[in-house]
Amino acid sequence: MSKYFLGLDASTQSIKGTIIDFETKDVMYEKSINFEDSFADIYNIKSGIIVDSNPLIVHSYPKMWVHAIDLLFAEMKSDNAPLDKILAISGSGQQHGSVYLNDNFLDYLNNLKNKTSLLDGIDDIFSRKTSPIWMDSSTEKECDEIRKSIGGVAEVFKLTGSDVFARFTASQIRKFYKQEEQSYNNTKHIHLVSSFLASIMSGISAPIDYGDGAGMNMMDIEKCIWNEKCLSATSPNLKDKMTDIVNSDTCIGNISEYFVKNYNVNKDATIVVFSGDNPNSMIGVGLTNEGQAAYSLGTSDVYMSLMKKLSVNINGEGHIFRSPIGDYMTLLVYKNGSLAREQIRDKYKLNWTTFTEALIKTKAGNNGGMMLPYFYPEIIPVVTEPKVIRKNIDESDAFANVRAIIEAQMLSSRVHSDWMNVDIDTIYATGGASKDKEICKVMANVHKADIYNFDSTNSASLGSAIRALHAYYKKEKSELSWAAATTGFVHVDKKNKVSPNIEDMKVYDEMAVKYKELESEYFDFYQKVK
Ligand code: XUL
Repeated sequence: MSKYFLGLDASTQSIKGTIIDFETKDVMYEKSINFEDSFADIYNIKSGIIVDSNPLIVHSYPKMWVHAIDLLFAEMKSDNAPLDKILAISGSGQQHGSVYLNDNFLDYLNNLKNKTSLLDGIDDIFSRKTSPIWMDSSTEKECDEIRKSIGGVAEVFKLTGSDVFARFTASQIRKFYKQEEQSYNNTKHIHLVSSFLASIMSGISAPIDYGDGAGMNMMDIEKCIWNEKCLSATSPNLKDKMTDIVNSDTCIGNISEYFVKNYNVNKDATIVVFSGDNPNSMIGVGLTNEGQAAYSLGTSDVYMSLMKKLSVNINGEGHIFRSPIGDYMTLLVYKNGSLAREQIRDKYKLNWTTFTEALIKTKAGNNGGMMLPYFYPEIIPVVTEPKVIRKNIDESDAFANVRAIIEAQMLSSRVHSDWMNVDIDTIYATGGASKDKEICKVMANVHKADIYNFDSTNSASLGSAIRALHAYYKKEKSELSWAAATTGFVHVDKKNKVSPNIEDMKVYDEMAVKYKELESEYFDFYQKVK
């Protein structure tokens, strides 16, 4: 008999549904609703976000996300997806974004069962019509205020697993309180994107799971409870507005009757607490053992790994979240990913084939040449004004510049993941640039790990479907290991493994020390700590 589980993923630009069959280990159905394609006329958005004249302010419409849920379920129903046989549902949300709801929210959820559209009555539930999302960087002032009130970078990192960041939820809540105090006072519930959508699916004000909760600067990273000091540094009476924090395997109830009546979803389908896209992707790419990392080379480059034992980074680099399997996960996010690689490609009039050739024709270590490639502001190290530094490289030497940027990106993630104290032997490389074997060779030699290529396009929705099945079996008292839950769904290209070689590893051991020195000559990452 088939055993179906549904994973949803509300990302910045779209909402996706992925149905997996645990019996056959197949992803048997996928559907995506793109916000711009479906709603550009209705909501005045571009690529899922509201275009503001101030580029630092990036918000979206929570109403649009709810609208997209209706559309997704309508399409799944008309495609005859087996909604009536789904055993459990979980979901994923873009991290950090916050939704502000008034007194009417609980009545709205409770009355959903009598409605034929999720939009019916929705305009009355928001105390703020828009939601700040992870791309917003307008709260540096509030970050400083919160950091200072808690006691500095090292203290905040120790308590919450991250320094105070503009895109994290606390500084956004603080800004709302300072600028719109009346609306803040009218706010009775503050949700993350994930817990807001879980509320819609379950008909109750849903809890936040500790994976996504860790991206708020408000949760005690060890105890997984709200941290009083952080809450009071953020805004008054905040605890009253917050929902519970629970572990990522929590079944929060059955699906709201709304979905049973309108879309014929199985009335016994269990809703498993939703989480953030990065914690879900950990599961969707099969990162369930320490020693493995995933490296996504996309618009921005993201490096994540599992961490069994909490190692707190007093310098405040990167983030520690809770992983859905109960341990910790680490995350480095770089803005100068493929955008920076493209700058080099275009400056030297190359294409991706000649870019690869440049790597083939140059040697590990680049004859002592190095680059700090900050074509755009950067998160790690903190770079506020774009700056590109070349050492021992001629700016006119196209090939040396190509090697320099790739070595810089790989060395940076090596140097800045040192504090995690996790020995990595396997990296799953994803994203466009990971298809380049020469880039993977540099990655293998710098990180001393075997590199496997991996398709992770829908890793967050796949991860939430797998979380749904794992929590379901736990509830049914036949708990599965995470290996058993993920096997069969996660496909790694074993044939095209790239392994490191001893000579190049030695070159990069020496170069990593020099790279760190060069970086600290120009960017005083550590000044914030003092
Ligand atoms: C992680 C982050 C992004 C969002 C994007 O800290 O800001 O990865 O989760 O969806």
